[in-house]
Amino acid sequence: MPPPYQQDYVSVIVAGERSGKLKRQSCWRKWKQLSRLQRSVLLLTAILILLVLFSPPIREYVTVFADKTLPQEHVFHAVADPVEQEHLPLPVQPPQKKENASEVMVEDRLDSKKEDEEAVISWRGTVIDTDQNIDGTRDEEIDDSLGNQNNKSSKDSDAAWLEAVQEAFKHAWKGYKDFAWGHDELRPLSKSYSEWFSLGLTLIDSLDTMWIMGLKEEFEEAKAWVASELTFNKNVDVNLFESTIRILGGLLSTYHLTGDQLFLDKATDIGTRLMPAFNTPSKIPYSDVNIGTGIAHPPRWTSDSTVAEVTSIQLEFRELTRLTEDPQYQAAVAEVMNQIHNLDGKLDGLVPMFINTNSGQFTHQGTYTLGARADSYYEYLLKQWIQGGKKENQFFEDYLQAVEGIKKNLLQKSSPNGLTFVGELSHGEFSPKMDHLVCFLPGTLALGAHNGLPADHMDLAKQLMETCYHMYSQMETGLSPEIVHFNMYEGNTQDINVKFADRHNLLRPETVESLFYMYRFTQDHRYREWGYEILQNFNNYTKVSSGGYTSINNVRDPDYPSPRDKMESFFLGETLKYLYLLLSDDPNLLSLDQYVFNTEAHPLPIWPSTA
Ligand code: DMJ
Repeated sequence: MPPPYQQDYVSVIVAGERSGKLKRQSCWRKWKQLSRLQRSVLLLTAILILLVLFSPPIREYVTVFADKTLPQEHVFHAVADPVEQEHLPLPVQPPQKKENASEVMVEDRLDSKKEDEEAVISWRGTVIDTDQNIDGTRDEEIDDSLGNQNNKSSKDSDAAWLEAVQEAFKHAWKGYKDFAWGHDELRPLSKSYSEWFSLGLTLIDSLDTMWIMGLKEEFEEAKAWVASELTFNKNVDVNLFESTIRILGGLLSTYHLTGDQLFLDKATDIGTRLMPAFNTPSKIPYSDVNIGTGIAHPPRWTSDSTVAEVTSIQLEFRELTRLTEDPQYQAAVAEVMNQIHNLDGKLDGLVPMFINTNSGQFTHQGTYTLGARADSYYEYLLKQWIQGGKKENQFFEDYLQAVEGIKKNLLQKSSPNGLTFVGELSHGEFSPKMDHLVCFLPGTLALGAHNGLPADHMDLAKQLMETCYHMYSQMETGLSPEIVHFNMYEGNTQDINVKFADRHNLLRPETVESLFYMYRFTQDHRYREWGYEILQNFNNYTKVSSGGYTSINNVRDPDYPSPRDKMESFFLGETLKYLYLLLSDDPNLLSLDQYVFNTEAHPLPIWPSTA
């Protein structure tokens, strides 16, 4: 007699050829013929197989394995393990739907970090479930215009790009309105706000942007708040420079755009309350003033003021005098410019960073930069000259000399790719450090060249514009860090280095500001493409789903840019406004022959020649 296992084997094979009844009988007979041990072994094996098949990890394995035969989009959704997912092909989306994996809200990245750590689920998989991209454009439109390098732009892409900026503004505004209404700044992640001066800073900074973008409803709501809630009769310390460029500048430009007396009245009120800052032994203003008590003071640790701050309030106070016919405002800021014009301590027209409010002399001399604490001194030299109808030669001469000083002392090229950059000089030592703030310079140089300054200013503007763009495009998020260091030595492969502490991005405007000027004056379509690219990267890495955008800590980590939970008012006041003007392609929308923008992007009229 053959051993039982051989009988079994034969029986199963033969059973397939018989009828169902015969098969059942035969199986049962064979089962009965097995020894107890054999039956137990078979039962145990069957139970084990069932257990293994229905346990979760194996189920997943089996699902993945099985799904590899399905169309790829199913593969993507079937996988639960993020590690596994990385190795699978990207999903193919149904026609007309775009998976925009990179446009993940910033807090989702935050969640994803947590999730990655806990190995729960990947952040990937966010699908924009419409037949348009999130910015309202369709793929064909973007491709069409990006492929077009010949200074042409299609009307369709113009409209789509403009809509994209408008959408960004609306999204930022929604966050402010929902969680920070009437307060200074939105904290979009914590859905709350922060106060600086307690004056509704973001709301005031945004007024003219809404007007320019045609967001009438939003504008009217904000205007109602200004009319009924905004009061400057408050016991608060404000920074003279910041409140001048944002609040006084914002109210003055909104007055010009709308003709509404409300805004001029408010501007006059805040301007007058800021005046005590000029009551110093030297007439160089203090940094801070209490707009309720009228007591002005320097910071607690010094009697110095910052040079950029005391020289970048002139456009606004001069305009206030022109509108109110009260000479005190213009006189105060003109005195500052006159003193600085006559001071020793400049290097080929370049100014130090600090000035003492008692002595009226520069302090901490020997350091020259176009970045923080000096930047807008140069910008306002040129812009005051333009504002006043190009008659005040002192500004023209100081500006021209300063540009020569920049070329002689601060300009260098990086290695290996020869990017032109503006470094810093400290006691004779050159440092290849450049703040993002310096990226206002291409735009200012271009504005000067447009107004008759030497043509080589425009050449330099083009080179620096390219460098500022690289400060974005070479980062993993496509967003610039706050500060970069350029490599000047051969053998190094990277032109741009970023120190760990400098990796943040505060949603600053300077690069898109310069792109706006460069496009207006050259009509080179590349500048608009760069601007649109930057807008997309703001959407990709700084957008918060419940509303608002946030500054981030790390532009080098696209998986976790590390949101800071703060939306600066200048994102709405400047960044999005310049992007709108850049992408609108309408040279008559705030013509640069009629308006001069203050350093917070608030347009003020160039004075008529009879003035
Ligand atoms: C703004 O307040 C102004 O543009 C200022 O001139 C510099 N700092 C911020 C934006 O970066």
